[in-house]
Formats: sequence, structure tokens, C-alpha cells
Amino acid sequence: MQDLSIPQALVSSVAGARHVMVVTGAGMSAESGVPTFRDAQTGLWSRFRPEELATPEAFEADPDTVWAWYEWRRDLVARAEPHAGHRALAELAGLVPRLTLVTQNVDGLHERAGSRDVVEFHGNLFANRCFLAGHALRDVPRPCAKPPTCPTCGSLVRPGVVWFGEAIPESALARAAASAGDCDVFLSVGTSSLVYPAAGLAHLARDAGAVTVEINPEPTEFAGVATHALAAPAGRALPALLASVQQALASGRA
Ligand code: BV8
Repeated sequence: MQDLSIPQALVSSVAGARHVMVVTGAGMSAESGVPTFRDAQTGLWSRFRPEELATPEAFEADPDTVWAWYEWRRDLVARAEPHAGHRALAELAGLVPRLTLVTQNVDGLHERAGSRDVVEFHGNLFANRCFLAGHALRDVPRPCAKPPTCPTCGSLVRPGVVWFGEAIPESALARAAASAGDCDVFLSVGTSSLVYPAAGLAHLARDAGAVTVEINPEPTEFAGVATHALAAPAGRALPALLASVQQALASGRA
């Protein structure tokens, strides 16, 4: 399949950028075989909607079911591999003076692809902590059918993710908001742009004058206000963008 053609104006904006910001959503992991939230949950999970499971109330009401859902996702993610789109973002970081990568995903695939200093806006599947006091528990042995209890305070252990109705970690929110206000180019990749405050970052960047881009095979309402919209999967669009930027920099056309 030949490379996707990237608008020259976009290539020049990225190649000449001082600060590129990228926000990724579940669509970024789709080509790694990790289902998105909009996909029907497979098998056992077809009876639930993620918004019904990813809340503190759901965990308090039925810790075993919520924990089992996250164990199912940890198994799935542990078997998944980053794809060429993840690797393209890691490489792009080496071509521009500054790249801030914020992800809504909790699967750790960006780090496994080589990205550094990733802002995990919604936490990480493998960073467990206890429900009452937040004591971090690094090595919960797996498989682990039921939520363990915290050795320090005895409360149940929960996944170290941000649930609906929970605040984004302050440092992640501050870094993401500051970057959105400072970046020259903002790439929104693989997100339905429905969950806030993550979805607000693209508008912050646009209002601050950044060139904004949406990469999504199904354009969202943000595509209508973005500078560029690439209706393509991340695994095709990001390597094509990287190749075009590398060419522009090599030929001095940045
Ligand atoms: C907050 C971690 C306030 C867990 C996630 C009532 C009470 C409180 C808050 C609210 C409320 N009502 C509304 C809110 C705000 C709420 C919210 O936005 N709700 C939505 C549903 C309206 N937000 C919150 O609750 C946030 N917290 O507001 O706190 C507060 C403040 C101070 C003190 C206390 C409280 C917290 C939100 C975080 C929730 N946690 N994840 C877990 O993973 O289990 S959210 C989770 O869902 C994801 O992380 C992600 O953010 C979201 C799913 O969205 P996407 O990533 O975009 O995925 P989706 O499936 O939707 O779309 C995939 C896209 O990819 C599609 O467009 C598709 O076309 C595209 N695609 C498919 N294939 C590809 C592709 N793109 C590219 N390439 C491909 N190959």
C-alpha cells in the first residue's frame, strides 16, 4: 500500500515547529489489537459499557467484576505490540526541538515503542494502588482473579487509572494544559474527543493559534475546526507524516 500523501503545508508546519504536542486516544492502540471504547466489548464484557465499569462507584459496588475487567485488559495489552504509528511518534520526537506526548490510553504502548516522558493523562493499567489511601502496589502477582488487599492499610487494591468522576492527576493536567497553550502544532490521534478534560486540549491549542490536525478514519466534530484532517488510521498516517518530515528536513525544505 503506497504511503498516504500528507499536505505539504502540514509537513512544513511540523518540520519547522518549535514544539509539537500529540494527544492520543484508544484508536491509537486499535491496530495493536486493543479494542477501543466505542468498539462493542468482546465476549464477557459485551454486557457492560465501559462508562459503567470505569467508576469508583462500580468498584465499590462490585470490586471483583471491575477488577476482572482490568485483568482481562491487562492480559490483552500484555499480548499486544506497539505498531508503526507508535514507533513513528517516538522517532518524530527526535526530529523536532520539543514534542509533548499526552495519552488517554492506559496500556503503556507508547513507552514500549520508545517514547519517553509520556503524560499518562488517565493513568496506567499496571500501576495499581489501594482504594482508600492510594498506597502504590507495583508488583501485584498475575494472574490475580480478585482484587488483593493493601499490605499497608488493608483496603482493596484498584487499578491505577483515572475513573469517570475522578480528577486528572494535577501534574499531568498542568503539563498538558501548559503544552496546549505553547505548542505550534497539535496532533489529535485516534480519539472520539468526547471525554473531558482531555478533549478540551485540542480546543485550547487551537485557540492559542496552533496548527491543529486530526488523524482518525472516522472524522469527529473536531475535524471540522482543525487545520488539517487526515481520514486514515494512525498506523498509516503517522509513518507517512514522519517520512515526509524526514524528507523535508533532509532537503532543507523545512
Ligand atoms: C473529571 C481510564 C472532575 C479508565 C478513562 C459527571 C461527574 C464527573 C465528571 C463528569 C460527569 N459527566 C461528565 C463528566 C466529565 C467526564 C466525561 O468527560 N464524561 C464523558 C463520558 C462525557 N470526565 C471525567 O469524569 C474526568 N474527570 O471530569 O473529574 C473532577 C474534578 C475535580 C475533582 C473530582 C472530579 C475523568 C475522565 C477519565 C475517565 N477514564 N480512561 C480506563 O481506561 O478504564 S476515559 C477512557 O474513555 C479513555 O481513556 C478515553 O479518554 C475515553 C475513550 O475515548 P477515546 O480514547 O477517544 O476512545 P473511543 O473509543 O471513544 O474512540 C476511539 C476513536 O478512535 C474513534 O473516533 C475511532 O474512529 C478512532 N479510531 C479507530 N481506529 C483507529 C482510530 N483512529 C486512528 N487510527 C485507528 N486505527
